[in-house]
Amino acid sequence: MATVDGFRLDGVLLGVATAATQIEGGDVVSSWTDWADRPGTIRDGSSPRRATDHWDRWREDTELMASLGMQVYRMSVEWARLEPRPGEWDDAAFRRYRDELHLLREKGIRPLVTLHHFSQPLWFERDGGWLGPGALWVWERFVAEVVTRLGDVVTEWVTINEPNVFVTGAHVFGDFPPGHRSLREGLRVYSVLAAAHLRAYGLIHALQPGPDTRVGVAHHLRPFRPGNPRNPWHRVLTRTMRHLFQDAIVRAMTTGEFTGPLRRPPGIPQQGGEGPARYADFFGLNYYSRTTVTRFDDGTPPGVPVNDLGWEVYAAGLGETARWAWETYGLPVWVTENGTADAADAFRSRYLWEHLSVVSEVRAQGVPIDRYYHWCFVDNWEWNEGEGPRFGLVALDYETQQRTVRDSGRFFAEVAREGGTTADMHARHVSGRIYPASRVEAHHR
Ligand code: IFM
Repeated sequence: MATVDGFRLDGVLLGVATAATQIEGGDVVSSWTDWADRPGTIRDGSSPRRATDHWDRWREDTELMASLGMQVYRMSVEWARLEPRPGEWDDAAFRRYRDELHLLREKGIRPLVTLHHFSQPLWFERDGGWLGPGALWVWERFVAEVVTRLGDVVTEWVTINEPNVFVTGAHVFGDFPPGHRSLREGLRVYSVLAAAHLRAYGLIHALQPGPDTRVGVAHHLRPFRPGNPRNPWHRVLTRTMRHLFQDAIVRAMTTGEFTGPLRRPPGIPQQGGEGPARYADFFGLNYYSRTTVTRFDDGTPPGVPVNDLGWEVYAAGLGETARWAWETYGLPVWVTENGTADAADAFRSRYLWEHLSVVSEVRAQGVPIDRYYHWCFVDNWEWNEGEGPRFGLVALDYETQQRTVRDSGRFFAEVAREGGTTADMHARHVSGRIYPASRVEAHHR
């Protein structure tokens, strides 16, 4: 349990994370703007065309981020903006990203850029997406263009964000575009995405051979536990879901080893040689919650602390997943996302305290968690959940686009400035803040 006395975070770089589609706004012809135009796809009927208007307000946002003392920033580029038609590049869009990246660096904020964060150009989706002919070639062309044009201002890259959430949302449960519901198709896409990362890893290092280049994946990991540990069905399902949701894809992307039911796509060479192959320079870990398994979905039992979306708040899980990543793959762990939906800012500071104290504790035990990116900076457009969930350290008024730093944002800024926490900070920001508890067993998706 987290102490109230404070803890140190020496050696951990602190910052915030975002993704293009969730903040930029604008009339981009992507899989998600198209999806949001279809009735019934987004809970509140909103569209990413509004979001936080970051495309035009990037200066103001970067200044604000700097004023909060952020040291690192994870952002993504919108593929559909940069390549609006196959093989055609939008120079102005590249310039706009360059300007933002320059300003970040001027402010002393180190950027980490994600190349694929759930969204893809509509033309790519209509060509069959990742299962379309030549998908890997098209992807490599995009990666090469971005790295060539932005490589002088960015050396740290996430190739793909949360491949497991993308695949299950888009191809298994059908609540992300293209809305397909097929486990078999999902498994095929998994294998292609793994290959896409393996290829991009080599390509980026070839284009940017310097010692500062770092390439990885942002994996969404969660602890899985059986709803009833005495129920053999719950136990088997727990193992199966864990393997399908995270273990197999993480292994394929990190080592190039495809274990069933994933299959090595044609043209991706078998790994061999001495020692384990390695296709990541850090282990990107997006951590939010834990799954209690009673059936094939994401379950939450009654009586546990939850956020506004009903996700269990379980800080120890950050340590469990980080330790597993470190012990299994031996890579430094970067927490590429961690955060919570809390519209009233009633418990975000407690959430931060508890999760950061786990970072501090686990580091002291030898697990090198070197970075922590809080999700999200300003409230973000939350995919099929729309504008409802509030993940931001900074509150957004969608009508006026006004930004207001929340108390949790001030707290996080203080943590970054002090390199840790104190009992006094606990008293001012955390004490007395409590989570709601789940009332009934809930199943997400
Ligand atoms: O908003 C998302 C993000 O795009 C991916 N990781 C989880 C976040 C919160 O749901």
